[in-house]
Amino acid sequence: MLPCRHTLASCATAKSKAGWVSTLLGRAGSGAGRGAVRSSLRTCARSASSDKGGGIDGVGGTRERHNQPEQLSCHVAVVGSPNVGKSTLANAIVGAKVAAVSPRAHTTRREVHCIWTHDNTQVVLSDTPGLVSHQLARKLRTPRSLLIDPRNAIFDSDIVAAVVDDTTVLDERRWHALRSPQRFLNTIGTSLDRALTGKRAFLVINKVDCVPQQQQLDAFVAFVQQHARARSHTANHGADSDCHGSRGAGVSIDQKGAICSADAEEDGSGVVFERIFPVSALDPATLGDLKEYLQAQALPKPWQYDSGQVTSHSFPELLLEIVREQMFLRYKQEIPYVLQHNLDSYEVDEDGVLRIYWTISTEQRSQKPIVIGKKGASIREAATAIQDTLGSQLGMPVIMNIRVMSRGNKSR
Ligand SMILES: Nc1nc2c(ncn2[C@@H]2O[C@H](COP(=O)(O)OP(=O)(O)OP(=O)(O)O)[C@@H](O)[C@H]2O)c(=O)[nH]1
Ligand SMILES: [Mg+2]
Repeated sequence: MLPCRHTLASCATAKSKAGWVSTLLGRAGSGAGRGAVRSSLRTCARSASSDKGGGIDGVGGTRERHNQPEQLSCHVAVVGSPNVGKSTLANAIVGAKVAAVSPRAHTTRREVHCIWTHDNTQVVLSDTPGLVSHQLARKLRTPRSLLIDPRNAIFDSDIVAAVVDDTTVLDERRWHALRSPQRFLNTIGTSLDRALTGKRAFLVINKVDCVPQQQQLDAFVAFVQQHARARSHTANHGADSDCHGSRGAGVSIDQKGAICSADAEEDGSGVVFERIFPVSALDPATLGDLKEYLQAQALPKPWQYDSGQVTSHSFPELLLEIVREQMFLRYKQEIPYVLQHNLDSYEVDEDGVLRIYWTISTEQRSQKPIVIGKKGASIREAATAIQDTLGSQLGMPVIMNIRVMSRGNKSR
């Protein structure tokens, strides 16, 4: 056994830019066990990086900066309302699961860099917590970091990816936006105007797999594109009256994709989108144009990360993402939000099995039996899912030992 004790608190303060696999190896001791992990990780890194240029690496010296003819890079802030699919999109572009995804709002609790390196170009995507208005934040008692992180990410970025979907933009009604694209734009404008002031931005319309008819989607996108081009023109020529073309031009799109006149809407949006990408983050085939565009935005600038690195997370932070995702998928109401997590230790045994010891503490005693489930079924299922996810990323067997406590209470 190669013991290693490590807490998330110490990890957070010592946040490393080294790949999380390197972090794991660096802390997993030495000898035969470490050699076995190294070789399994190399295999994993090769297969993961062979298709999309990303992959899980950090092993065997991927610091190729001096070999690259010219390094190009681009920093993209991925912002939008909670649940629109920002993390799913970032994972899909990187080609690895680095950010937690769930149907619950505010799954992402703080900004994380998802790194996609292809040839000599590195695109760093800042996945951010969902944007909420200050009014809603006050109502929900949203932690300050959830408000600050997206704004910091926008500030630091070269360009902003504003992600929207049908369900959050308008009253959670499925693609209601098709019937009133003008209102759709106004809503986007209202939610993003302030956040994006003065920034280059493009729009990602996600979840298009939910649109019932392709014709409708095409017409909708054409309308939004036309509108955005008009805006771009205004911005480029400084003519403040150019927006009038869209004012009062309320339209809707019928079942066959035809554009009809509808209620006139006041256009309050000032956001200029340079491009619009209708995508489904669940379907990599829809992401080709977007990925090409991202690469084209990169400028000669030294890479921020090594070529094989896919996330700014350290290994314990990545593990926390995977655990939290399972909590969000399995437990209802406030439970996943109030759980506290601690990585007690991890070790690699002689057989190359990664053994992780993890503690979850609940806020209230009554929550503990819910998390554990009948005869331990719920937490066992969660542990198995975590083992599978991590094991497939690392290409090595993982055993996840989870202890559940209620805070200030040592009972098991
Ligand atoms: N049908 C469909 N569902 C999607 C798509 N992209 C994401 N989802 C689902 O939408 C839900 C939210 O996805 P996330 O990636 O966690 O959303 P987010 O914007 O990061 O959410 P927060 O972190 O809470 O701000 C998950 O259940 C995803 O599986 C898509 O293209 N199509
Ligand atoms: Mg997210």
